[in-house]
Amino acid sequence: MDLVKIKAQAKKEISVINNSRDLERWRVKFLGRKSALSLFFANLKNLSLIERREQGAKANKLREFLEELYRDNKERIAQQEKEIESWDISRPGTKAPTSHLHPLTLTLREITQVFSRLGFAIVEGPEIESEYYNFDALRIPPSHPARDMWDTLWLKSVSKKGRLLLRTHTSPVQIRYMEKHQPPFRIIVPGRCFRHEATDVSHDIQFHQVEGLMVDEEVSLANFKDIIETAIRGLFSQKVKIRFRPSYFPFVSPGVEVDIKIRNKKSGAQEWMEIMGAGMVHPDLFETVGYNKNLWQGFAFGVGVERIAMIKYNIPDIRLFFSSDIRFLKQF
Ligand code: YSA
Repeated sequence: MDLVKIKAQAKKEISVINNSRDLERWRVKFLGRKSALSLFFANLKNLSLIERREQGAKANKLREFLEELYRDNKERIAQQEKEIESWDISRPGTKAPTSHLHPLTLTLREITQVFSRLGFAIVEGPEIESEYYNFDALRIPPSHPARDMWDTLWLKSVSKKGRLLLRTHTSPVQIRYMEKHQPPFRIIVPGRCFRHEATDVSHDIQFHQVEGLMVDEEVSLANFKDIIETAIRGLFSQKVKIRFRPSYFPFVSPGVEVDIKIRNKKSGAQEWMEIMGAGMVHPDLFETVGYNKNLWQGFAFGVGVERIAMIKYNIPDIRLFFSSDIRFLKQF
């Protein structure tokens, strides 16, 4: 090997060495008795006097260079090793903060698990929805107050199915699913909804619902009541009081609302909190999707996820969920 190559190789190899054992190996390889440099010195005797002087001087210069390189790196590594030795590895470390799931995610997961156990499949739908699916197909006429710009967040774009909007409920997925599937089936649809309304302790402009839809040949309001009572018992460990009230939604007949009894945090008094709207699917919806309305029956519901989480975790104000307040989130 010629001197230039020896120098280049020695520099390259030492640059990645970071412990004294490897440094010693390097020393033996490049400065030891059997090194390429020693061999070079040994071969000088075969050269002419002039060449011997010239090559000898170059080889000496290289040896000096390598010795200095060795000394510098020895110092660097010794310093490094001293620092490592002074580490107290028995000292307790600083705990890295760990994250956890948001209370709404926890609640959504619990709701979907309860309904999965009851045989409901999980289906999703778009958050940006058309006027047709959000309103028309659900028998909500253009004159209905829900279509007012103060209730609905409208987008500027228009689709083949009418103006676009941020869905105000998960019910449009009922139509989307029925258009593509034949009964019997039972599904739930978890998802985010948006309403352009004034916020208060139990209303926000964005919230989550879980829609439910069960269609079969013989489905009654009694089946709905039984399923909902079973689900609510599965969600809350304590015995909660549930109330079914008659209500009106254009896409069901009859319609009901379900309330849960809670304790008012301020006054301590017991009061009802509405958690869902529901009812028997209106026969017109079956006609819209091409089902035989005389053969199929179904119930549907839309439960507010924030309201369930508020009751479960005793949360006094719905607006805390999206406040990004770490003191609130740390409690779960
Ligand atoms: C009704 C009949 C069906 O066959 C299927 C579904 C429904 C429910 C209907 N789509 C609906 O949205 N009804 S609702 O306006 O009364 O909302 C249902 C639930 O969503 C409420 O009980 C409440 O828990 C929650 N909710 C509604 N607006 C909310 C809200 N949660 C937080 N903030 C809001 N602004």
